[in-house]
Amino acid sequence: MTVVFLWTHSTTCIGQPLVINYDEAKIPAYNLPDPLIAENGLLVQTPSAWNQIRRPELLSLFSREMFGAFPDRQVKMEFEVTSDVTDALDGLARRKEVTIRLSGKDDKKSAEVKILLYLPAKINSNIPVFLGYNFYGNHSIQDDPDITLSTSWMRNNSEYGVKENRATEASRGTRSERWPVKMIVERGYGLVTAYYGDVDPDFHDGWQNGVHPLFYRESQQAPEPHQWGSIAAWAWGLSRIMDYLETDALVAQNKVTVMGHSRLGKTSLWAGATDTRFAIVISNNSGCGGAALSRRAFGETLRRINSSFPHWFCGNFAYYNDRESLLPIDQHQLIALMAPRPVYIASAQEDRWADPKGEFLSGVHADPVYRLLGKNGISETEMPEVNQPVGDSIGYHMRSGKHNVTDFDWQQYLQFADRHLK
Ligand code: GTR
Repeated sequence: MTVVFLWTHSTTCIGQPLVINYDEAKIPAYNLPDPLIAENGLLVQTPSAWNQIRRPELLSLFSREMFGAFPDRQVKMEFEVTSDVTDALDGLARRKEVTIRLSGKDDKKSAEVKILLYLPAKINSNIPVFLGYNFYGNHSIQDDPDITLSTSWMRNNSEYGVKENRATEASRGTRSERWPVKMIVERGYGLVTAYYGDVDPDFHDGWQNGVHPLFYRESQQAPEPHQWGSIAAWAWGLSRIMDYLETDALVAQNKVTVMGHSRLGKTSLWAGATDTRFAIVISNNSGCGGAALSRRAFGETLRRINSSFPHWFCGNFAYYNDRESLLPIDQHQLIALMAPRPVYIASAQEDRWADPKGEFLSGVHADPVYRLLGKNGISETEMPEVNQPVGDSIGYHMRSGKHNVTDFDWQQYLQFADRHLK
């Protein structure tokens, strides 16, 4: 099936038909760039050539052409524990809230990121944790009147109790279905979450809000074309949360799994690529700009994503709209940047917009890098049956159902973490 939209929101393509392809037979012929051939044309044959030459090359290509470079300056950062109770979830969990305060050079601009932690109450140290952003505030993941209600800007949503761009009491617990806190804690893991909009509100305001302005040079108004967009800012925020976790004596610093869904799956992948402190990286239905190969142009395309969300990637990325074959990178190389650390890619059968097969193939084509580094990535080369997890250090499943995070997904992530961390 081919769907044609007449796209009118972006000045770059007014009146041009935007073709969304869902037909395998219409995927353009493509050659993927080889993760193991360096820019000088030579084959990377040793782990040290990967680590010293090829990995830095790929990181800088993804940074310059796609996500945008992080700022090279530090900001001032303070942590404040604002609550800490030991009898949450009927005594199963210890629940903490922590504020990260970030401020620019002269303290004129600042941002606050509020973190919520649920940790197994019976364990006093070395707790492995899952870290993932939520879409509607910390109070949305669990119906608990003691969780601080977010006061940040939020997309309006009557179902989730968000009015006039602010959460209300009715928002509490509205997203709990996606966050099986009890199951996670009972399995001996902690859950750490924060609202992604604390780091950068997810709408295009020309980068005046969120963390971007903290780093502007005198008179700078927006990131340059090679500098960070919102996904990179969210990924950077995950690293700041990791900075906090390194100071929390309850948490096992070498057992932090970063997880994200959809746009936040794209974010967890970029965080995992740029910050090797993350022990495991999970992409849940991340699709275009995440785990899905761009060159397949199946479902969401670069043109579509850059038109709908002009703030997500860096300015340079739009150059590749309808020119995927000119990209010096593709998303299997993003997966390879996790190597040798375990990475899990999850798709959903009905989520064709995110191109499940393109997500699977990214894992398959990242495998040679894992092999070079002495790990079995994934040996399957054909799409597995639905609800059949496969792979070793590169895990993959395609769940039945829609674009979402379900208990089935979490069960696989817990099992994957058990396998690789215990
Ligand atoms: C969609 C977008 C996807 C995905 C999703 C989400 O509108 O096209 O790339 O990121 O949003 O994050 O929920």
